[in-house]
Amino acid sequence: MTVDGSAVTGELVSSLRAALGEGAVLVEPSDMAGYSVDWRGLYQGRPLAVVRPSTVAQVAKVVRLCAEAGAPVVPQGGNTSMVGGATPSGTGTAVVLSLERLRQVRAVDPVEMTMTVEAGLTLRQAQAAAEAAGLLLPLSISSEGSAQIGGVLATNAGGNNTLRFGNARDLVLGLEVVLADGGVWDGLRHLHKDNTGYCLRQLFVGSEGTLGIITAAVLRLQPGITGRAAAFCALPSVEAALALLSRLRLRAPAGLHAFEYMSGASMGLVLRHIEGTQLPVSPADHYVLIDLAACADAGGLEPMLEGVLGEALEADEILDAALSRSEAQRLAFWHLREEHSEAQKRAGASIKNDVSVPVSQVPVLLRDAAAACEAAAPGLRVAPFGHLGDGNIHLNLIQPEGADPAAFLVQADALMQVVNEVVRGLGGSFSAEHGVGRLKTGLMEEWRGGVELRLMRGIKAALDPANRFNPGVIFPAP
Ligand code: 2HG
Ligand code: ZN
Repeated sequence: MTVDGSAVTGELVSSLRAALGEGAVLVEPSDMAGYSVDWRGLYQGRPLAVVRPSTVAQVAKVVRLCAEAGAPVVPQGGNTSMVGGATPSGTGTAVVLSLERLRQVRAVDPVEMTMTVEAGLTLRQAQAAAEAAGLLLPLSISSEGSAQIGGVLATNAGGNNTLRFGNARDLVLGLEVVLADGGVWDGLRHLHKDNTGYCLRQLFVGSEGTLGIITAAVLRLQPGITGRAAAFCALPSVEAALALLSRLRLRAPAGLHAFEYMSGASMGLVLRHIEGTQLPVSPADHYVLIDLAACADAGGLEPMLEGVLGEALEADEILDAALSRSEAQRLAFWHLREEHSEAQKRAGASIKNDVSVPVSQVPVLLRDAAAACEAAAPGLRVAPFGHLGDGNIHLNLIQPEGADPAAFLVQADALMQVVNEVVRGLGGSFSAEHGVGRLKTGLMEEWRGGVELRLMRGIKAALDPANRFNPGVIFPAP
């Protein structure tokens, strides 16, 4: 049976209300507005209803009711996807299942260094819970104030500390997942070693809500940070940034917490569009933010960073640098980094290319992709920034000043293709951390086709044979 008539949809809404209570089922367009459009404003969906269960049992019940009615289910966390991964289609048939009410910290265990948290907790709330126990949840992304644990895991978020601690998937020891038949898989194990067959939890991490709905997770923690040193540097070139990265890797192998790149173009947008921002160094074409952190005997970090920066100055790798002298100053440096997305949003329509290449190839990527894009669309603003330590650059293209946003976006596919040609030539990936979502399904055949896509489809068919979970995401439409 499918949701194709008002009788069926009306019946589904009534049974959802009976299961969850009136207030947990939204159907008015004004109530559903915030759940129907993505953060970038690229996809305007039209859900049948938005449901907000409070327990795992309720999530399972919703999935069962939707399965009986043949309604697609779109799981949604903080709705911060950059690729439309949590937006329903425009057909009015899908139920958006918001996890926002599942927000318990079930446990923090300082002995085994784990925390068990529910899906709807924001990443920032989870970080704070770990910190309260003297521990560190070592994952940080610009949207952490809104992004929720379930979405962070479902999309295998990366972010600012990946070069030290890995992506979200590297932190997951156990998961609780609601399956397509409404069953619950309790895989909330706390084991650091468990070598018994296929690693099922890793199937769900990065599946973008297409295989199951993550309701809780056991995450691996690190000792809390006891000392930091940070610097904001102006550099003459991207090559110089890589030389500085190598210096730091040799001198602070365990302490390099983040090494973030910002182009002069992208920083210009932050200074222009984000109130109160100010550069701590002289203006340049390239900047990096260095953040070092230690868990024990932090006393040596600052002199060490000062020493490395001194050497780099002498080697002409940096033009100017500001060392943070207080936590407030370190946070001000990070503010300059974290506001890039917001500043670019305010600058007009943008085409995002969340790409990765081998770290040594980043200078080539930036040079060749910028030249090719400028030739293809004169006047556009190339405004790259990102996680240089991981070779992951947000090679974003902003509409020409004063141009018509819609006319610029018409070129989106063609310009992404221009960037991706360069990325492919360098052995890179077309989506390093934001996933595939709805936006990039068209690229899957070309980039992951053949054996890989066949295996992925097999997994999808085994776990969600009726294609009810987040249809239209990851896989190109049949
Ligand atoms: C970041 O690194 C995010 O700040 C967003 O991944 C990137 O806005 C973007 O393109
Ligand atoms: Zn990023």
